Amino acid sequence: VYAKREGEALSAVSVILGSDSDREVFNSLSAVLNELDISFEQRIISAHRTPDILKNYIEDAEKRDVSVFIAIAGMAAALPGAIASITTRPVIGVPVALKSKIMGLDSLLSMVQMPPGIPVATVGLDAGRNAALLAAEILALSNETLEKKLKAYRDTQRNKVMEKDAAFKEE
Ligand code: RP5
Repeated sequence: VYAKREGEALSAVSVILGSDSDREVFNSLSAVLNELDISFEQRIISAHRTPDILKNYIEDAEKRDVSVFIAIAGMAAALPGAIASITTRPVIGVPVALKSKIMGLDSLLSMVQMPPGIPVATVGLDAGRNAALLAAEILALSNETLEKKLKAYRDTQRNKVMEKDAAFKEE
Protein backbone atom coordinates (compact mmCIF):
# COMPACT_ATOMS: atom_id res chain seq x y z
CA VAL A 1 0.00 0.00 0.00
CA TYR A 2 2.85 2.37 0.85
CA ALA A 3 5.78 3.04 -1.48
CA LYS A 4 9.22 2.90 0.04
CA ARG A 5 11.62 5.79 -0.35
CA GLU A 6 14.96 4.92 -1.86
CA GLY A 7 17.17 3.18 0.68
CA GLU A 8 14.71 3.73 3.48
CA ALA A 9 12.05 1.54 5.01
CA LEU A 10 8.77 3.44 5.27
CA SER A 11 6.25 2.12 7.75
CA ALA A 12 2.77 3.57 7.95
CA VAL A 13 2.20 2.27 11.47
CA SER A 14 4.38 1.78 14.50
CA VAL A 15 3.31 -0.88 17.00
CA ILE A 16 4.95 -0.62 20.41
CA LEU A 17 4.60 -3.19 23.18
CA GLY A 18 5.31 -2.26 26.80
CA SER A 19 6.73 -5.71 27.37
CA ASP A 20 7.42 -9.00 25.69
CA SER A 21 4.53 -10.34 27.77
CA ASP A 22 2.09 -8.34 25.60
CA ARG A 23 2.82 -10.48 22.55
CA GLU A 24 -0.45 -12.40 22.53
CA VAL A 25 -2.40 -9.19 21.89
CA PHE A 26 0.19 -8.12 19.31
CA ASN A 27 -0.38 -11.34 17.35
CA SER A 28 -4.08 -10.60 16.78
CA LEU A 29 -3.19 -7.04 15.76
CA SER A 30 -0.38 -7.84 13.34
CA ALA A 31 -2.52 -10.50 11.63
CA VAL A 32 -5.00 -7.78 10.57
CA LEU A 33 -2.30 -5.31 9.49
CA ASN A 34 -0.74 -8.05 7.36
CA GLU A 35 -4.11 -9.02 5.91
CA LEU A 36 -4.63 -5.40 4.79
CA ASP A 37 -1.04 -5.08 3.47
CA ILE A 38 -0.22 -2.26 5.84
CA SER A 39 3.48 -1.78 6.47
CA PHE A 40 4.43 -1.52 10.14
CA GLU A 41 7.39 -1.61 12.44
CA GLN A 42 7.33 -3.37 15.81
CA ARG A 43 9.19 -2.49 19.01
CA ILE A 44 9.23 -3.35 22.70
CA ILE A 45 9.77 -0.11 24.63
CA SER A 46 8.60 0.58 28.16
CA ALA A 47 7.34 4.01 29.24
CA HIS A 48 8.53 3.34 32.80
CA ARG A 49 11.61 1.18 32.29
CA THR A 50 13.10 2.84 29.18
CA PRO A 51 11.62 6.36 28.94
CA ASP A 52 14.70 7.81 27.20
CA ILE A 53 14.58 5.19 24.45
CA LEU A 54 10.86 5.86 23.97
CA LYS A 55 11.37 9.60 23.42
CA ASN A 56 14.20 9.07 20.94
CA TYR A 57 12.30 6.42 19.04
CA ILE A 58 9.05 8.44 18.67
CA GLU A 59 10.94 11.52 17.49
CA ASP A 60 12.81 9.42 14.95
CA ALA A 61 9.65 7.61 13.78
CA GLU A 62 8.00 11.00 13.12
CA LYS A 63 10.91 11.93 10.86
CA ARG A 64 10.41 8.66 8.97
CA ASP A 65 6.75 9.60 8.40
CA VAL A 66 5.09 6.99 10.59
CA SER A 67 1.42 8.06 10.49
CA VAL A 68 -0.19 6.18 13.37
CA PHE A 69 1.19 4.80 16.63
CA ILE A 70 -0.36 1.81 18.39
CA ALA A 71 0.69 1.10 21.97
CA ILE A 72 -0.10 -2.20 23.68
CA ALA A 73 0.42 -2.22 27.44
CA GLY A 74 -0.87 -3.62 30.71
CA MET A 75 -0.95 -2.67 34.41
CA ALA A 76 -0.28 1.08 35.03
CA ALA A 77 -0.15 1.49 31.27
CA ALA A 78 1.49 4.87 30.69
CA LEU A 79 2.84 3.89 27.27
CA PRO A 80 0.22 5.35 24.87
CA GLY A 81 -0.12 8.51 26.96
CA ALA A 82 3.64 8.98 27.01
CA ILE A 83 3.75 8.54 23.23
CA ALA A 84 0.87 11.01 22.78
CA SER A 85 2.78 13.55 24.88
CA ILE A 86 5.66 13.45 22.37
CA THR A 87 3.77 13.41 19.04
CA THR A 88 0.63 15.01 17.57
CA ARG A 89 0.07 12.00 15.28
CA PRO A 90 -2.80 9.70 16.29
CA VAL A 91 -2.08 7.25 19.11
CA ILE A 92 -4.22 4.16 19.64
CA GLY A 93 -3.98 2.41 23.00
CA VAL A 94 -4.70 -1.26 23.56
CA PRO A 95 -5.15 -2.08 27.25
CA VAL A 96 -3.99 -5.57 28.20
CA ALA A 97 -5.94 -7.64 30.73
CA LEU A 98 -3.87 -10.81 30.62
CA LYS A 99 -1.53 -10.11 33.58
CA SER A 100 -3.88 -7.90 35.54
CA LYS A 101 -5.01 -8.77 39.05
CA ILE A 102 -8.09 -6.56 38.53
CA MET A 103 -9.24 -7.82 35.13
CA GLY A 104 -7.58 -5.07 33.10
CA LEU A 105 -9.28 -2.14 34.81
CA ASP A 106 -5.83 -0.76 35.67
CA SER A 107 -4.60 -0.50 32.08
CA LEU A 108 -8.02 0.48 30.69
CA LEU A 109 -8.34 3.49 32.99
CA SER A 110 -4.67 4.46 32.50
CA MET A 111 -5.38 4.84 28.80
CA VAL A 112 -8.95 6.07 28.63
CA GLN A 113 -8.66 8.69 31.39
CA MET A 114 -6.05 10.87 29.71
CA PRO A 115 -5.89 14.51 30.83
CA PRO A 116 -7.60 16.98 28.44
CA GLY A 117 -5.22 18.07 25.69
CA ILE A 118 -3.40 14.76 25.18
CA PRO A 119 -5.86 12.25 23.64
CA VAL A 120 -5.39 8.50 23.28
CA ALA A 121 -7.91 6.52 21.20
CA THR A 122 -8.43 3.58 23.52
CA VAL A 123 -9.92 0.35 22.20
CA GLY A 124 -11.29 -2.52 24.29
CA LEU A 125 -9.30 -4.85 26.53
CA ASP A 126 -6.94 -7.06 24.51
CA ALA A 127 -8.64 -5.67 21.37
CA GLY A 128 -5.71 -5.90 18.98
CA ARG A 129 -7.94 -6.52 16.00
CA ASN A 130 -9.97 -3.34 16.49
CA ALA A 131 -6.79 -1.31 17.04
CA ALA A 132 -5.45 -2.49 13.68
CA LEU A 133 -8.75 -1.72 11.95
CA LEU A 134 -8.92 1.75 13.51
CA ALA A 135 -5.38 2.48 12.32
CA ALA A 136 -6.39 1.25 8.85
CA GLU A 137 -9.43 3.55 8.85
CA ILE A 138 -7.23 6.54 9.67
CA LEU A 139 -4.81 5.66 6.86
CA ALA A 140 -7.69 5.01 4.45
CA LEU A 141 -8.73 8.67 4.69
CA SER A 142 -5.98 9.37 2.19
CA ASN A 143 -5.71 5.97 0.53
CA GLU A 144 -8.48 4.72 -1.74
CA THR A 145 -6.98 1.23 -2.19
CA LEU A 146 -7.00 0.70 1.54
CA GLU A 147 -10.56 2.00 1.82
CA LYS A 148 -11.65 -0.64 -0.71
CA LYS A 149 -9.87 -3.34 1.29
CA LEU A 150 -11.67 -2.23 4.45
CA LYS A 151 -15.02 -2.40 2.66
CA ALA A 152 -14.18 -5.92 1.45
CA TYR A 153 -13.22 -6.86 5.03
CA ARG A 154 -16.66 -5.72 6.22
CA ASP A 155 -18.35 -7.71 3.42
CA THR A 156 -16.51 -10.86 4.48
CA GLN A 157 -17.62 -10.32 8.07
CA ARG A 158 -21.22 -9.79 6.94
CA ASN A 159 -21.19 -12.98 4.88
CA LYS A 160 -19.89 -14.99 7.83
CA VAL A 161 -22.79 -13.82 10.02
CA MET A 162 -25.27 -14.69 7.26
CA GLU A 163 -23.77 -18.17 6.88
CA LYS A 164 -24.00 -18.77 10.65
CA ASP A 165 -27.59 -17.52 10.62
CA ALA A 166 -28.55 -19.86 7.78
CA ALA A 167 -27.07 -22.86 9.61
CA PHE A 168 -28.57 -21.80 12.97
CA LYS A 169 -32.08 -21.46 11.52
CA GLU A 170 -31.88 -25.07 10.32
CA GLU A 171 -30.89 -26.50 13.74
C1 RP5 B 1 3.45 -3.25 31.34
O1 RP5 B 1 3.49 -4.08 32.43
C2 RP5 B 1 3.58 -4.13 30.12
O2 RP5 B 1 2.90 -3.57 29.03
C3 RP5 B 1 3.00 -5.44 30.56
O3 RP5 B 1 1.65 -5.61 30.14
C4 RP5 B 1 3.03 -5.37 32.08
C5 RP5 B 1 3.89 -6.41 32.72
O4 RP5 B 1 5.18 -6.37 32.17
P1 RP5 B 1 6.26 -7.50 32.49
O5 RP5 B 1 6.55 -7.42 33.97
O6 RP5 B 1 5.65 -8.83 32.11
O7 RP5 B 1 7.46 -7.17 31.65
O8 RP5 B 1 4.46 -2.31 31.35
